[in-house]
Amino acid sequence: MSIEAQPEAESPLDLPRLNRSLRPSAKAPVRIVHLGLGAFHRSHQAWYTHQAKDAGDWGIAAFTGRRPDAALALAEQDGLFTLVERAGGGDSFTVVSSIVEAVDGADVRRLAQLVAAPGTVVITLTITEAAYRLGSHGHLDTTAPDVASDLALLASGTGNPATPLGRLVFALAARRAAGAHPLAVVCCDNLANNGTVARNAVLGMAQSWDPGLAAWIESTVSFVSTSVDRITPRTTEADIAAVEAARGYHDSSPVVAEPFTNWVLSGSFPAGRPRWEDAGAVFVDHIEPYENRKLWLLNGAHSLLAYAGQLRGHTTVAQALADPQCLDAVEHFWNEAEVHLSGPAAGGADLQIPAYRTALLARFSNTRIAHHLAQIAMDGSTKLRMRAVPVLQAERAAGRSGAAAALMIAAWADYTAAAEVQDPLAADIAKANRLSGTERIQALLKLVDPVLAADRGVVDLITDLCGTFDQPTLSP
Ligand code: CS2
Repeated sequence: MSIEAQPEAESPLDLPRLNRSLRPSAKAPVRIVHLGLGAFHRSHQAWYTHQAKDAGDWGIAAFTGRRPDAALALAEQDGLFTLVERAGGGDSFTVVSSIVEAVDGADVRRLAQLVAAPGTVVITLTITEAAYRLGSHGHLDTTAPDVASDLALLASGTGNPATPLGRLVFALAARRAAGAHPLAVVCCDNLANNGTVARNAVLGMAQSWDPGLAAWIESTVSFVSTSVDRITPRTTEADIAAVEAARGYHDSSPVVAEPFTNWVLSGSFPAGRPRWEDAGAVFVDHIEPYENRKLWLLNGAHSLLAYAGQLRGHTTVAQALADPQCLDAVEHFWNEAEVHLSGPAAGGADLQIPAYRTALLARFSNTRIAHHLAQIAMDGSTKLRMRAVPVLQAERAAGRSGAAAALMIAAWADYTAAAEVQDPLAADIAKANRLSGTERIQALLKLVDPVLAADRGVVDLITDLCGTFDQPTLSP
């Protein structure tokens, strides 16, 4: 049964609302501050924290990004929400209680207060890949309009920063002023080397505002790299109705996720952390092979399916994967990518690639999870840098064409010409699309990777591959 076909529940007015009096659970003290309160944070880090044996010591204060809605809705439920684990054969439900405060991200004063508090020792981030505002040189682009505007605000001391990075740097300044102790910043966004990316972005912002603060961050804050994994589509009205029908209470903010979950971490926690290993988190010395496996095989396939699948008329990951042309493109991309995950590239880690690929096919084919391709297609210019570019570069360095990775970029290029894109570089993408032929591809590729864009062979290859997914399928 598809989730759209779930039976209608009674009106929420007839049902009690989920909160701590309905589900008694003590509030743990805030020791973790999270930026980016969305579905993924709730299905992943909040769930791991809830499952830890020492969960009673670790409360999360979670701040939203652009809009306050998720915080307002969750605050009405004392931070409680239902995690629906949706397997092929049925749903299971857990009320997660680790979020003890849900706050509008615009409340920068509260953020600064909590980050400055000595009890806070971990800051987790799910602020999206694009929010790190990485320029093509791999460092913070201080000319990006929102970054520049936050830097001006910080310098003048006249207003509240609006970007997650600006807010974080502002709050870290408050911690420094309070003389509080070291803490760990844990990046949970899908970026290669995400701890280093977060560190560079935070330091880049701090350096432009107050070099003394940058020096303090460098010596006091540990940046932990992680590879995070759990497929979590946006919550729908049907999900809310499904929880009402199955549990008999109204939860405005349930989150639906696949049963599979994975968290690999690398780095130090100078003032402690929850026992996330109780829920299966793994701590390693060298994270890169795990990051690449996930970014290339899972996220790479996702982006390929997002662009190719929509061009072929599909809406969800499961639908796209059932289309032989899309599946074939994914298999070819995996064949290219996996060569660069084995041998010395694996650094001694047993990545079990064949089993990982088989598991991915099963995860993507879970038709009870309606994972929308349009959601995955967002921010393509940033995502392709992590998902297609490294494989394409590695293939070219090995003397091969990298046609399967190039096809992902070609599908993105076709998609940007056919649909309205949500991307921090949307204006530049639109400008590039006013050109034609190889000039157009070169301009688009320049937004993803200027070095590849200067390689005529790559530009020609991608130009030739455009149009591969032109024919929509007759039946979905
Ligand atoms: C997806 C990821 O939206 C996307 O770009 O590829 O959110 C993906 O679902 C998660 O990384 C799975 O862990």
